Parts: sequence; C-alpha cells; structure tokens
Amino acid sequence: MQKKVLIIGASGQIGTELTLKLRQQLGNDNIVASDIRNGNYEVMQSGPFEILDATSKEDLLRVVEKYHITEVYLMAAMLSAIAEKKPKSAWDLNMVSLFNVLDLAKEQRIKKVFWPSSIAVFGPLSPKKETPQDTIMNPSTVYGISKLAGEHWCNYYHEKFGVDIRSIRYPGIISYKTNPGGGTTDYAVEIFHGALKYKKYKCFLKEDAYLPMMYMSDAIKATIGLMNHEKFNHYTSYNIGAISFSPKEIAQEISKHIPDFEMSYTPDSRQAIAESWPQSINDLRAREDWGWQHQYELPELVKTMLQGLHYTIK
Ligand code: AKB
Repeated sequence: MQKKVLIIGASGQIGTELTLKLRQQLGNDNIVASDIRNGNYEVMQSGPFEILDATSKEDLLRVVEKYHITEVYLMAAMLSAIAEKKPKSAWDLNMVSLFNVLDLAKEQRIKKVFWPSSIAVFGPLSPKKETPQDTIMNPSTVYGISKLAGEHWCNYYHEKFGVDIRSIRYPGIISYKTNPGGGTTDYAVEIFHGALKYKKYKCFLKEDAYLPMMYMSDAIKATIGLMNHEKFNHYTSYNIGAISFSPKEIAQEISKHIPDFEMSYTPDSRQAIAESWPQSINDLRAREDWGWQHQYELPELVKTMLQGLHYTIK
C-alpha cells in the first residue's frame, strides 16, 4: 500500500525541510504539508498544502480522511523561550495536538507517528556532559515539562494500545532555509544572519554556554531513518547527538571566513534555560539500535551555512 504522509507544522524550521526531502523520496503527491499559517513557497507549490489547526481533532480528521493518510509527523510545537512567556498556550498546543494524533493512531485511522522531543526534557539535576538516555530528568521549563510528559504519553499509547510512535530528542537544529522561532538555541542560526549582513552579532547567551547542536540535514536523516527502521526497542524517545559548541567557539569558526566579524554578549533569560540543559549528549543507544550517525562537524556546518545563506540573503 502506498504511504501517504501528513506533516503538521510544515511551515516551521524542521517541517519545511522534512517536507521537501520526503517529497523527493516518495513523490510530491504523497506528502501532504500542513500548518496553521502559510509557509515556504517551495513547500506550498510542490505538493498538497492544507491550513490545519492540529489542536482541532475534527480539522485533523478531515485532512487525514481527505488524503487517506497513513503516517503523521507532528512537528508543530511552541519552543522553550516563547513557551516561558505563554505557558498555558504552549501546554495546549504541545499536548492537545499530541493527544489528537495519538488518538487517531489508537483508533487505527493512521499507522505510524513521529513526534519530536527535545534535550529540554533534561534539567538542572541531569548530568551535564554526555547526558545518558536514561537518567534523572527534572525539566525546569514549560517546554521541557510538556516534552517529558509527551514522551511518557507516547510510551503509554505504545504499551497499552500498540501505537507505533517514534521519537527523537532533538538538540538545537541549525539551518538556513527557514528560521527557528522562540528557542534557546536560536542564537546559533541568528549569528549567521548577523555575520553576513552586519559583520557583528549580539548573543543572548554567555560565551561559554555549551549546548548540543546539529545541522539540519543530519536531523532530517535521523528522523526519516528512525521512521523507516524495521525493529527497535525504545518507544519513548531517543537521545541523538552530533556536535557541541559554545557561542565563543562558533564565533571563532565564523571569523575564519569573515575575519572582521565581531561578537558581543548580553545574556538574557534564555541563559538560565541553557544552563539547565545538557552540554553534550550520549546517544549510544540510537547508534546501536538503529545505526544513527551524524555527518556534520562544526567547520563543515559553518561553511555550509555561510554559503547557503549568502545566496538567500542576496
Ligand atoms: C529550543 O531551543 O527550544 C529548541 C530545542 C532544543 O528543543 N531548539
């Protein structure tokens, strides 16, 4: 039977590139992009696009039935920094949309689900370096609380109702096609815009705020790789790691290409969020269970971002 995929949040940072990659692999008509707002021109033109509010089960069911959807990637979420400002709306968006999708899977209207978790599930008491898959988890942000609760619900629906739900704990994702919005790791994308447009950037984190990060194509490879893998053991959510760096280190790497680039630091409330998260991730379980491997290291990532954005900004 032909796979028919629905991407919810297809106008967002990961949703945009996931849609384009899946359309390349499975054919444009088999990937239905949806979001509460319009998105990238290519996403809206290259295949079906629906305006969809994933917190409405009726709206979701309408789209699932219209296109005979078999798999859903639920990429819509309110990220860490913005969720602190709107706790109730963040909880509603992040959890109600998840329940709607899980219930469709439980009712056997769809066969498989992807749901993104985050390094935000860890908290101040979790080990900071090489944070393991299973450890103390005490998230101190609204976003992290919703992601940790979501992981438990995914596991519950898998154990109780046999729902095939797959999940990854994303680190900060760096890309140039669509900007992230409202996250703590967003500085690592903004810095490239600042460097190319103004040769300077004022960072909202301290110079030594190490965080786990990943280039977009690695994140897409992990997401599709996990969804296509036949057998694995862990239905809660997998740690996946790639690189870790501080604002100072990425600034130094950018300076190799733009020698007069200037970085300054004005830490705000996002610094406290960064301090509560891991600095690096242990992803041995994902590597062993389904062969996860990253490709991009920091120098290659910086080069690719500068080249890609150079043409976008011009
Ligand atoms: C954020 O900064 O909120 C996200 C994340 C790490 O989940 N990028």
